[in-house]
Amino acid sequence: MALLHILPLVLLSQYVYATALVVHESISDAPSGVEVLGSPSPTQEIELIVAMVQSNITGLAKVVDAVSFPSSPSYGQYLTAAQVAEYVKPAPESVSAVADYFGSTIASLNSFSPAGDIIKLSLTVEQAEGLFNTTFRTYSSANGQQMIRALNYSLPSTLQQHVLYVHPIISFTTPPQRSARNTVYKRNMALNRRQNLAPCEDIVHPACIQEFYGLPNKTISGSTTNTIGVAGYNEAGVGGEYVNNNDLAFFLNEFRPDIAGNSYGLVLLNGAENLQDNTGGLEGQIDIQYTVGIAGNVPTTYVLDENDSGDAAIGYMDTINWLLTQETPPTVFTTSYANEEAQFTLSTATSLCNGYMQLAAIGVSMIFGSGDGGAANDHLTGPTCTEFVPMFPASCPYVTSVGGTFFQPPTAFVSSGGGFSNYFPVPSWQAADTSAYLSTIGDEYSGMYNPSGRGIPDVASEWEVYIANASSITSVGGTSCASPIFASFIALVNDRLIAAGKPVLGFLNPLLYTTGTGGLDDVTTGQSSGCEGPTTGWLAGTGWDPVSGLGTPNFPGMMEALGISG
Ligand SMILES: *[C@@H]1O[C@H](CO)[C@@H](O)[C@H](O)[C@H]1NC(C)=O
Ligand SMILES: *[C@@H]1O[C@H](CO)[C@@H](O)[C@H](O)[C@H]1NC(C)=O
Ligand SMILES: *[C@@H]1O[C@H](CO)[C@@H](O)[C@H](O)[C@H]1NC(C)=O
Ligand SMILES: *[C@@H]1O[C@H](CO)[C@@H](O)[C@H](O)[C@H]1NC(C)=O
Ligand SMILES: *[C@@H]1O[C@H](CO)[C@@H](O)[C@H](O)[C@H]1NC(C)=O
Ligand SMILES: CC(=O)N[C@H]1CO[C@H](CO)[C@@H](O)[C@@H]1O
Repeated sequence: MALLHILPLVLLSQYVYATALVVHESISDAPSGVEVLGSPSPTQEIELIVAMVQSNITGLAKVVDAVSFPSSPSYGQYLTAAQVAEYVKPAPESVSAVADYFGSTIASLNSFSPAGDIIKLSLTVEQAEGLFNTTFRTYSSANGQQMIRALNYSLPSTLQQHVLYVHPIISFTTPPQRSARNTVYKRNMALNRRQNLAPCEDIVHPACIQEFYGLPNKTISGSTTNTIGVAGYNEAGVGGEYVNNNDLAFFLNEFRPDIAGNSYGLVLLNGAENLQDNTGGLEGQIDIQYTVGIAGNVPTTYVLDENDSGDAAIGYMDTINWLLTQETPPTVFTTSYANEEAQFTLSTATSLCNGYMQLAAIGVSMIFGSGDGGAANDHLTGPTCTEFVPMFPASCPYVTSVGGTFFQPPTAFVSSGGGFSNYFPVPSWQAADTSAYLSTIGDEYSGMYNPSGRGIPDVASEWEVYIANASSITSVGGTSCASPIFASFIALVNDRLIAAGKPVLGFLNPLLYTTGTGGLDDVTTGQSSGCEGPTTGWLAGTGWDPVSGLGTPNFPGMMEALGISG
């Protein structure tokens, strides 16, 4: 991280404010389940990020449309990260205003995002209380995680026009939540030798996925730049995530003997460790076994971030920042983690979504599981909710969100996360589809969701598969399985595009909702769970629906839609 070297070293006498401070963001109360433990020590160190106004984010949105709509003359002509940085870097006035205010009292002032629009402050509670005219408390969340937060914060009126938000003063986001479910659905089975593998009706393994979606065994382009990235996050209270290399070798040997010996690259952020002393984290095992094991020879990289702040917003930003600083970023990136959208403040969700917009501009297909709790995220909220619960980052319009299906027969999965964003309005490429769906349900659920929000998910794929270690194979479920499988499909499509001399797909949604629909098979039966148990969520139907999106991968169909021979 580069030091911001433009800091004027002017001394500001402490907390004698030159101008009035104005409340910049506030909440009326901490979320339910969060308790006040007391006051933090004034000398306690905390880290905050300050996000400055980006110079031309509306211009960048136009560029993303231009490179992502198949009908556009500049389709596929992605920007470099350096070009993107020109759109998001703060104005020099913003940088100097922020440096003037924070510079002298802050121990370290570092650039956090590559374009310098988000900086990180390390300071004491006392300093922060003075600078933001607020009072911090120590809070404890339902999972026992301790957080130093306040209910509001202020900025000098002269700084307000330069700063979007300061985080996480009023944000109580938990760590990224994995979308794998193994408690309810786990079935350990005696090891099957591959000579007599059970049929796909009983156990879904890579050959089944290949058969369901018509996926080729291998890549043909020989490209070394068409790669898949896989997100991993260590989670407070849930257990470390890691990928056991022996288990992957065993899995491939058992289920993909044609690519046995393939492996993955490893990137460790913030001191994360990929431990090898046990069977690995459930999420990491699924995500790597169902990318390396599905995407033929597409090089795969596991990007594991340590939960150093226990905060999903920072975790997702770490990953975005890593992607934006790669000389050759992965063409496809899959994330099987999701948090309730309402956990994020609107300002941090918007900031993260603008990060995904930047990745769309450089041509990365960002794929996210849509969550595993049906319409209401019921496995966390319980069945007594009165409103449906959209998940984020799935609800950001610049990502492709993946719901879950059963293959036999193709049916939308009851726990497939989906619905409508409360933060992001429906994008142009989706409006006709969501309104067509909503016209079929009339007033049902009126008041429980935002009918003008971005619809989730975009697509779906198989939600239950088998992972393996050297002693057993285990059934696991969730959009955690669907997301890496969909990402692998896209990586194999990209391989054929590269072989045909065409650009990779980049931001997928404008294609998928228009000329790319032939590359997906509509799933018309099934439904998700709602607020009162498994029968009252969204219904799947013809066309887009908030359970299975536009449908599941159809590789030959996609080849045809893209005008290339498979
Ligand atoms: C700080 O906030 C208090 C209310 O909590 C307000 O009375 C005071 O004027 C504020 N200080 C400044 C400098 O704006
Ligand atoms: C913002 O970006 C758009 C799209 O590239 C461009 O047309 C416009 O001139 C830019 N505006 C500014 C103020 O730089
Ligand atoms: C800010 O938070 C404090 C509690 O820390 C509260 O007393 C005050 O009323 C809040 N002010 C606003 C404007 O929300
Ligand atoms: C994939 O490989 C298997 C053997 O491992 C073979 O039976 C099958 O025909 C191959 N499929 C394609 C599409 O090449
Ligand atoms: C293999 O996986 C099973 C099921 O998750 C687990 O109980 C077992 O401990 C694992 N075995 C090894 C050797 O890692
Ligand atoms: C800061 C923080 O939340 N750290 C946690 C990261 O995840 C591990 C594994 O669950 C926990 O032990 C740490 O407390």
